[in-house]
Amino acid sequence: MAEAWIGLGSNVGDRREYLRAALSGLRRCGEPRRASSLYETEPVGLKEQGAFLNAVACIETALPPRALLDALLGIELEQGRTRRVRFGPRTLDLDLLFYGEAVMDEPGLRLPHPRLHERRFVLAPLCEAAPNLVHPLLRLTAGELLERLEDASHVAAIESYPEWAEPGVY
Ligand code: PH2
Ligand code: MG
Ligand code: MG
Repeated sequence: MAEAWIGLGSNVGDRREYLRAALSGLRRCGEPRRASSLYETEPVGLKEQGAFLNAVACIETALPPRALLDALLGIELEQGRTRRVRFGPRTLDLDLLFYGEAVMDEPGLRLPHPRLHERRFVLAPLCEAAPNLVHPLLRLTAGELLERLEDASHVAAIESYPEWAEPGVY
């Protein structure tokens, strides 16, 4: 069993409903452990698109990394995901951020996620849910990564997920 952290994002349609459906889909991949609040975030990369809702969630899973990644893709597709523009608008984006302490670099599967430490829309929710979680390559905690972050884009917690919250697990 491994603890996997997943980043959730949506900026098209009923964003909140897409994230809710994603959390429900994640329950099929493992046992829910922690989730952050929902964050409204300024788009990073491609600026000319609607604001995102982002969150992170942790599950304890028996699926190996590649099978989990495929399952995440399946949940994205169930929610009508189309990939037209890289970094562009999407109904639902599920990114595998960490899989335990695994470090991997395979086609389509890099762990930890190669850009997570550069993104406030990931680190702000991650730091809320697991401030002491250590990045296995950078050897810094989520809190330390957030302090060092250069990304000045705006993020704001707007709603919590009490049904998953288990304060103090980390
Ligand atoms: N995802 C992207 C590109 N830009 N910006 C925000 N705020 N949130 C995202 O989830 C996001 C993004 C590509 O996956
Ligand atoms: Mg993404
Ligand atoms: Mg993605």
